[in-house]
Amino acid sequence: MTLLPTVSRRTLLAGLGGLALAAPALLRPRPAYAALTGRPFAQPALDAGRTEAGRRVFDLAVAAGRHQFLDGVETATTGINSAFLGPILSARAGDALRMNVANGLREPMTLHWHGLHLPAAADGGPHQEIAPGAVWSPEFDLRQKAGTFWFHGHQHRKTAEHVWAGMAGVIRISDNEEDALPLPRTHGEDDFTLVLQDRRFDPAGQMPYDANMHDRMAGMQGDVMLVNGLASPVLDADAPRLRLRILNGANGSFYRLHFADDRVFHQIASDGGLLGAPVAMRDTVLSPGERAEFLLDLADGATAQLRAEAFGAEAPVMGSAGIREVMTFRPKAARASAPALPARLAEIAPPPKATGETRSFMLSMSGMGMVGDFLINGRQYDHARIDFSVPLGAAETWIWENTTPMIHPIHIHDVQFRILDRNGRPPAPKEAGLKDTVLIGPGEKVTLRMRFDDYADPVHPYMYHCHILEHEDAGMMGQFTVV
Ligand SMILES: [Cu+2]
Repeated sequence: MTLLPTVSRRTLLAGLGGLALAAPALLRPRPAYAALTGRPFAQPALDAGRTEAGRRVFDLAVAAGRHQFLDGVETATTGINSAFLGPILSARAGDALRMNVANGLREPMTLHWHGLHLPAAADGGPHQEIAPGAVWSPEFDLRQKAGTFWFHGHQHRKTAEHVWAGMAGVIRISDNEEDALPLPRTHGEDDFTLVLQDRRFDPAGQMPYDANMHDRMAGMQGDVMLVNGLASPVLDADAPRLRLRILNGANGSFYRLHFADDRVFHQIASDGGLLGAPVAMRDTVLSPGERAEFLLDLADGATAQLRAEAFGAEAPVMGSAGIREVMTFRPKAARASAPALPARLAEIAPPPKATGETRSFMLSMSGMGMVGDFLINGRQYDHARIDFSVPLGAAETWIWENTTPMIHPIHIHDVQFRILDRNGRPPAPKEAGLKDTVLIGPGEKVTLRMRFDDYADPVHPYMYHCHILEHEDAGMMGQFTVV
């Protein structure tokens, strides 16, 4: 981490109101290389693993790489089985899995399976450190609904740096319920995975993790928008309707997604799987860590330009009118009509009835809004402290309140939770399904319900934390056991 002249920056920012509202991009040297835009859309390799004694086994090799984001230069990265990012792992609900994670870096790392319900010792959080040169091979069953999940580095105090370099990938899970629905599901034909991230580059075309005070406040952000490591790619689409599985894999950026022509699209899945019915929308916000699946109709033959508008904490970086061009969908032909939308999707049970404790979580910042501590219930993460234990099988109510002037996307390991209310009102339809990451705006109070089934372990904890990775690394995290 580069140490910028913090004293003078602190003085400068304090003079601007203390909330780091300065535009640090203006203070940086101008990069010498332009983003290589307009290349054909591409996805990470689809990897269905191999079968070994009835298990689906994935081999994941984490290593340094070089990837071309910019015209005329290669950038040093971290990748998993490739130069930047990892494969799209394809598996089926009910599978018995083994993940062989080989750490080819010169430093310790972990790999966390975000959104999966699994034993804490297999979770890949900060306690499952993999030494340089070592292989970690957790085994667990996929007790999930069909959906789009992901995996990423979660090393103690290094999560942000590792993900920034490229240590992340996608998991797509299928099941019988999803199979039976008339939805696009042919990878690369009508079903596409988009990992959205933004990055900034130094004058040498590199993307060192050089978080300054503003980055530690707002989360590291950049001016180059990437889809699967490509800047503003173009997809020539044959199919009249596409399914888009979108992951916000950014460190700190919230993306307000919409199309340039303001067209209607439909959300069909949230973090943990399909919604009860498609939800029509013209825009939607994805927080860091969140996934959603959408249907995009291209039957009219018109080009669709996906954009991500500045939202929340990134507005100061992008400017209030900041628009990022994400990618272009170019239909090869117009069609007479789009296929009918399914009226119903998954069967969503009501949230479980409370059988256990109600817990309160207060998000706050210390230091008068200056850089420093991001807290949950007044405390920073302590690697040696288990914050509480949940009895196995309990359905608990967790109430989150945000007293800070920033948005925080809260992620809870092990479970898919349900949102009972947001500020006393029922959740919007797009938030009424299975969630593992939830946006909590300034002054908001969000009530969650979840049940802790299957995996009691008094020793190994699960994490709950802000998914602005700089906040997580600064201590906005806690840990619990299921006993
Ligand atoms: Cu946060």
